[in-house]
Amino acid sequence: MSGLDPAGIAEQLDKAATTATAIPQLAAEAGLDVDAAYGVQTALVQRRLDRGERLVGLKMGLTSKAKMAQVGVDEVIWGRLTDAMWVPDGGSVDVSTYIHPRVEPEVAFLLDRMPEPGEPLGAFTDAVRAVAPAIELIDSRYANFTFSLPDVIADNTSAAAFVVGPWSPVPDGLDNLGVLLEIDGRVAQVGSTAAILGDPRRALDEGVRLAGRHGVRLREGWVFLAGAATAAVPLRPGAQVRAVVEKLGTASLKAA
Ligand code: OOG
Ligand code: MG
Repeated sequence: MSGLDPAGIAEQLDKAATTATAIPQLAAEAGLDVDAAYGVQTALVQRRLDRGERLVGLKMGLTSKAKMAQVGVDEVIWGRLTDAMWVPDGGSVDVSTYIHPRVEPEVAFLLDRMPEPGEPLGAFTDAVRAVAPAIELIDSRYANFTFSLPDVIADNTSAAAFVVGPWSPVPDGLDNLGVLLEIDGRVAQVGSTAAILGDPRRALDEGVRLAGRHGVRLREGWVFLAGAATAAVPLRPGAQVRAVVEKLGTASLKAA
């Protein structure tokens, strides 16, 4: 077997993550298209599950223009979240366990009743039990944080860690809430939830649709990250990070 079959690629990406060592992009050489890249992602996440991790949710990526522009890829993508990636609110991460970590402000949904396959997603307030401010820590396993669309999909959309702030009942409007990313008490990024597909509720429709294409059904009790509202910012050792979302409050993270 060459190192470029799906299992071999998943193994290389997994090693890159567990050893915090960047690797070159692989998709072009391996001839991976988007569908094959989701197959690699499945194999990559399965390696985590085989080590005892548990799926706890789904994340959307590149749902805002700011993010698309930052990484030069303009398609909405999705990835998987496991319990090992979940850092308690106010908790800390060790920067040395990542390659080139970045943080970004997000909105999280706590999923309620999810449709059966082929069934349409019901009203947002039936599908979502609660919402929260969140921080995603992304860490591309590719050198220079540079990748093509199939590369980033194969790499589980750069997912590395996430923090969810306090849950609140779903507010009346979610489509135009102010979003701040603060590092050490200074504003590093400013945005609005409107940047997330015009309304972050749309991210859930997209998640159900896009993951469904690959036979993945969202589950009641899962966390859903709707995608960053602003560009991501490098995470330096010692940094104190806060994501503040109007009406929803704050999620925070310390970098050791
Ligand atoms: C890809 C993941 C994008 C988001 O919120 O847009 C993402 C990346 O930027 O490395 O998580
Ligand atoms: Mg994100």
